[in-house]
Amino acid sequence: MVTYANKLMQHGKALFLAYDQGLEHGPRDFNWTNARPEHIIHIAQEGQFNGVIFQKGNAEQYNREVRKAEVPLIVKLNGKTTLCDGEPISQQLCDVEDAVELGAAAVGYTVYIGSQHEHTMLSEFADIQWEAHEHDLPVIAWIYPRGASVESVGAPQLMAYAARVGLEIGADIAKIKLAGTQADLEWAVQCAGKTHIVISGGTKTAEAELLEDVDTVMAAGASGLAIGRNIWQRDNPVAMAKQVRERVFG
Ligand code: FBP
Repeated sequence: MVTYANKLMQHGKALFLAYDQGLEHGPRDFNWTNARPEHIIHIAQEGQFNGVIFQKGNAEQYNREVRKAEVPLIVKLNGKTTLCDGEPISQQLCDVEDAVELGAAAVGYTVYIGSQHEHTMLSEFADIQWEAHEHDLPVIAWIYPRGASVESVGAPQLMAYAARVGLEIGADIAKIKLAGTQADLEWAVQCAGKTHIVISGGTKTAEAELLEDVDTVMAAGASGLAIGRNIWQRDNPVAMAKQVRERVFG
């Protein structure tokens, strides 16, 4: 049995730098420094991240820089903006072949469970998972409960549901949002079985709060984090990344 996730991880742990927010949120997250993808590649390199997550455009335009920095590239295959109303859907924008050509070490895909469109995303994910594994690439699934029928997006039982969906759909790594206590996350990790759980970073918080969350995540048995704003919005992102890294890899 191939364990695709191990191609990306060190001793079952990983720290990824997420930078797909330009599509997901628009430039509201950026300043003059972190709007530059070169800056993010520098952080990923100096902070020894296990991968930098780019949409296809950045992956193409900055491919030379990524390769030079020798940072593993994770290509996000779907995405959406914040500008549409209605039930969330994130459809595929590029495919596994594109990612392979770009030299990707893994691919990522978001599924909004609970959305009226979840069947579309689950079905696209199934094809991607099969094709990525054919190319020996691990697949990371962002699994976020969303949509009008999801009453409490931040409920701990939904975090466990998201984690379990990761296992059921064959994700090598599931990226979920932290909700509830350490015990809640322990249950989510248990529900994910052999699918590795990484936690999303969220909006920028106080340094101490972030580090405390990292400790909770690791103590609960998760495999690490895929974190963006909480690193690259800081004045000294590399120093912060090193502190997070020390806690993840212990
Ligand atoms: P952050 O660490 O900056 O929260 O990024 C994690 C992430 O999943 C990104 O990959 C993605 O762009 C963003 O959050 C989407 O967040 P949301 O859908 O909650 O706005």
